[in-house]
Amino acid sequence: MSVAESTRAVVLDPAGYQFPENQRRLIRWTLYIGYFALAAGVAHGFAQGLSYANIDVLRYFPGLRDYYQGLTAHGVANALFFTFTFSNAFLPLLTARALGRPMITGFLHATLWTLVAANITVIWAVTTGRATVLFTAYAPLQAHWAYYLGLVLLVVSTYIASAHLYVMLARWRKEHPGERIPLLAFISVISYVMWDLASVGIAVSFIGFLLPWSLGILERTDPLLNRTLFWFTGHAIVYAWLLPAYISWYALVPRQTNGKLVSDPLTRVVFIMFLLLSIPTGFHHQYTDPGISTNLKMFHAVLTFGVFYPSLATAFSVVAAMEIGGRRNGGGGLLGWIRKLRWDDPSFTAQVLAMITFVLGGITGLINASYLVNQIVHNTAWIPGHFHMTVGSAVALTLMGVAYWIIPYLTDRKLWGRKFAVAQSWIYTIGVLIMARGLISGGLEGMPRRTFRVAANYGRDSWELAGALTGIGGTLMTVGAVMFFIVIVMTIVAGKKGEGPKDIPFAETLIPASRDGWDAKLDRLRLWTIAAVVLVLIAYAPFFITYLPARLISPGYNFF
Ligand code: HAS
Ligand code: CU
Repeated sequence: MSVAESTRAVVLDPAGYQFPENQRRLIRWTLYIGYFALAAGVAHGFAQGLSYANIDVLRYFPGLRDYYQGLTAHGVANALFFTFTFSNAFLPLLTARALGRPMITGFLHATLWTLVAANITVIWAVTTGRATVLFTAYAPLQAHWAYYLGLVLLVVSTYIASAHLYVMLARWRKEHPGERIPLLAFISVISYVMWDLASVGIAVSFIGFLLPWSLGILERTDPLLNRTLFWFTGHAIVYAWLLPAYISWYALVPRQTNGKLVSDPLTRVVFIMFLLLSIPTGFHHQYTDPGISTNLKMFHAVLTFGVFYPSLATAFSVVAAMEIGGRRNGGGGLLGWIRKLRWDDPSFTAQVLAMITFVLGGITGLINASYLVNQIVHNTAWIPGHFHMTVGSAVALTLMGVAYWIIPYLTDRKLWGRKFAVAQSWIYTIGVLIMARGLISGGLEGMPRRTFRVAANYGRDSWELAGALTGIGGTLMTVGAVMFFIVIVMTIVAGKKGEGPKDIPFAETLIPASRDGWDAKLDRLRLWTIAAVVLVLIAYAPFFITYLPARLISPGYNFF
């Protein structure tokens, strides 16, 4: 088989490819649920940002009684619902396209309706003030059982989506024995394998402890065990949010600027490393927790620096891919190619600005991961500074950029307000940088996170400027988000019919997959999964062996 044949699924068909309308509709509605969550979440985010600037708008939110209720709504809607809903729509679409087969409609229905049920349950629990425990759901803070159930349903929706991917891949493999898995399908599937393994922690915590405890079946629970199970999932969860964005940066963004994906084998290696290293790092969220051995924490710290590597490789790889494009567009000199990138395309611009903020997001992550420096930043405003430059922009802005082609593709309508959408990405980015500057500097001066109107209540002058910057940046981000919704709604109702993109913008590959070279072994998904499980056991078994059985000591508390 020739090289061209072995990578044909990522080479565009000049005639384009469109999925049947019923499948497009199901994917659209799944995405719309995510945008609905994003809208609800950013409204609360606006209130959070302003609260740092000592402005209280919380009381204008109908039904909102408390700061922690708003913060729970913000985190759950944006970090959990928006991200996973997007993956549940995006990855089956890409996988099916890469494998050259239609999606399976039953799976799409099941994913969508499970998400609807999850949303209704969680929205009810949060808006009625029955869940003020934040997205981390730390025991012994206790929420209504509907909150835990809704989050379990959200996880179930990801299992349905991953089963969808696995079935599509299994069928394809039967029909194509011995062939390399097309890259896009490979990296999509491996992202879900990673998440499925990672989610075992919260599945055990929610189903085994928190749900029965909130229902009164268990009288008491074990706070440290639940925190540990949460963070077993909790670092990997950030990669479950990030990897769909990476998939877009690797496989789609280069094409949008006339570049090429640099290396098929390298891309596979990067995603395999995420599968191996995402989970055994969870203790870097628990450096200050008692009851966990310091050696084990150090081991997780070292692996955290290991999982930095695939992101570093990604940085070089995606910049090289864009440089190819910039030079093909006529850019010369050392940096002249940057000006020749497609800055007039909002989908491209949003995603590159997302990458740029992620450089700062990534660096602050490494600072968090450093065992001793973490003592300074842990539980301060620095941490939301870090994660708004990761999930709040690297991911959120990428998903907005993807929306600028995927909604026109799925509706066959032209994107409304191209220039307006370009401005949207810049405003959002400037907003997030100002906000993160505020949070990070405040954090270094000890300003705590998860605290209402912190500067006013504690009377610390040094936090005033940090808080004001947070409020200003948060307001700009909100303006950017509102502009995003205007573009999407206007595209759906007023975009020119029949003028949407006819296909998914797959990039060509400079160094493609080979059939017989060393890289052919990379497709052994089962082997990588087993290796990942072994690493997780090495990283977590010492804790569980010495700690278990669970110490059911704490009743539930509901302060707010
Ligand atoms: Fe993190 C806490 C460590 C990445 C999200 N993180 C959090 C929390 C969240 C979060 C939500 O070690 C708070 C949880 C809570 O509520 O308590 N994080 C890291 C490390 C990384 C990292 C080492 N985090 C993420 C990502 C997230 C995310 C991704 C969401 C999507 N994080 C931590 C630690 C804590 C933590 C501790 C606990 C802190 C504490 O004490 O509580 C790494 O994966 C980062 C690696 C990334 C890079 C950047 C690579 C750059 C790229 C872009 C290149 C493109 C360019 C464009 C340059 C090294 C790929 C050029 C453009 C042209 C035009 C040329
Ligand atoms: Cu982490």
